[in-house]
Amino acid sequence: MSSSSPQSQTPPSMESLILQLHDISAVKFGNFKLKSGISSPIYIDLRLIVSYPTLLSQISQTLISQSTSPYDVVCGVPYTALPIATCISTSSNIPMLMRRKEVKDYGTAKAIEGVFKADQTCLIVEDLVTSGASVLETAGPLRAAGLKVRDVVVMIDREQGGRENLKENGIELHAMVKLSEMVRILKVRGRVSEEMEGMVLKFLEENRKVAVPAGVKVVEKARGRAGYGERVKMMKNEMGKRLFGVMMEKESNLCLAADVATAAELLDIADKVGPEICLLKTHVDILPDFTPDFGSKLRSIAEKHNFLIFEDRKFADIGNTVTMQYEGGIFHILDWADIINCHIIPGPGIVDGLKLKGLPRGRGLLLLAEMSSAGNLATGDYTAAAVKIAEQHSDFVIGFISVNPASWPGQLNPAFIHATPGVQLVKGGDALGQQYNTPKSVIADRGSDIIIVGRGIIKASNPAETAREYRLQGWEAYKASCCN
Ligand code: 5BU
Repeated sequence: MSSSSPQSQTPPSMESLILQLHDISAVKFGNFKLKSGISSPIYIDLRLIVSYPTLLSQISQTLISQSTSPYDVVCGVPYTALPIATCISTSSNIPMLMRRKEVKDYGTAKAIEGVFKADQTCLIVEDLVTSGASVLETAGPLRAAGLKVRDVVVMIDREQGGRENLKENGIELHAMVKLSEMVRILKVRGRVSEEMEGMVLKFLEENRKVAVPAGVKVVEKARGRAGYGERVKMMKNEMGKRLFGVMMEKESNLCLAADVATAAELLDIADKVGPEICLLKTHVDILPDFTPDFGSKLRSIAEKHNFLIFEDRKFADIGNTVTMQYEGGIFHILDWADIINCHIIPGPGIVDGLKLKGLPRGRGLLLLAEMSSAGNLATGDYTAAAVKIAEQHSDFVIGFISVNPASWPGQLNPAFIHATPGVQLVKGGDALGQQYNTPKSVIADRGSDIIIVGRGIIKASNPAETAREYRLQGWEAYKASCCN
């Protein structure tokens, strides 16, 4: 790169940079159809600057001087801004990070490449800002990784709402030049006619506010996300709404995994721990003393303490078979479980099958998008497929069993609930592959909503007291991560 120009040399004027951009046809005037379908009298293609290293270097120098706050790392919005960020990094000797646009394995693969520490401040670099959506899409994973993002430097601000949209998300836009200012300079220097300037200004006036696509606004998936009260309105399924309601009423995002030896013990612990939980999770097929009245007994305890019942059946067969497994057999799960879950391995037919029986009864379904056990295969594209199926069946699907939803690419849909197993007060695991994270890390860092705790509570000397401790930690983490 040609950054040989010594720092002491006077940086080129803004006017000279703009004229150079026009010279290389990075700024064109005419009639262009934009991606959004609207016709624009101006077209800007800054990808070209990689072919003009001196100009690239000069622009990078100008951008460095735009941001007044200190920063520890820089990150370019892929792809056009990557070479600009690289120049900024090498010439200022500040390390750079790269955000992956495609994350293959959400659980383990990094969305952010490079070395950094949580709490460091990252400056985002962008070439052109219209609505600010691309900047937000890069800020999200950076913040989810623990970095602070407060400023973005950009070459050109199209003045179409980006500044405001970013501000709403706590990011200040520092632009080298505004579009109207750039056109004015080109007119003064005889590069465009007064008429063309007028057309561009009119276009800007008519397209003053480009909205950020739905879902992109919440840039911090774990921190600063919408509260349950807001999300209950977005949830389509009635049981999902009820679950949000119970969570708020009881100030509890705790689900007890009641994996005890007998039905009698289960009913006993349900009664003791009931006041602390929003949800009680069963594995009904482990109970040797199951009787047909188990469901009604558990339901009356659930009513007494205001919690919902989740049978962790993990259905995994074709649609037709699961309809029978859900309502029939010995357990008649459909009769007493408010919520069930299923694998998506058979494809969406399994959801159709369960929905056929469950929806008329007002039940809800969680999809297994991730698992907590070491080496599990529910990762990457599989997790993405679960999200897609959920979106297509949001009348019945209330959310996911997930482990690290904050690491999923894109924005989390706030209409869905995330419930996470593998939770104990200290990080660790068991001898058979279970992996534990703490309530705080699950809710505040990993972006989940409900902690599912089994042995951490049932093996405690005082399960009710311990459940209270989990509830308080889970709720504290929710409050800390929620913006309202
Ligand atoms: P534990 O005792 O807190 O490890 O119990 C965890 C419970 O959650 C247990 O009932 C599991 O069957 C359940 N579970 C899990 O641990 N991991 C998963 O990925 C899924 C369910 Br799905």
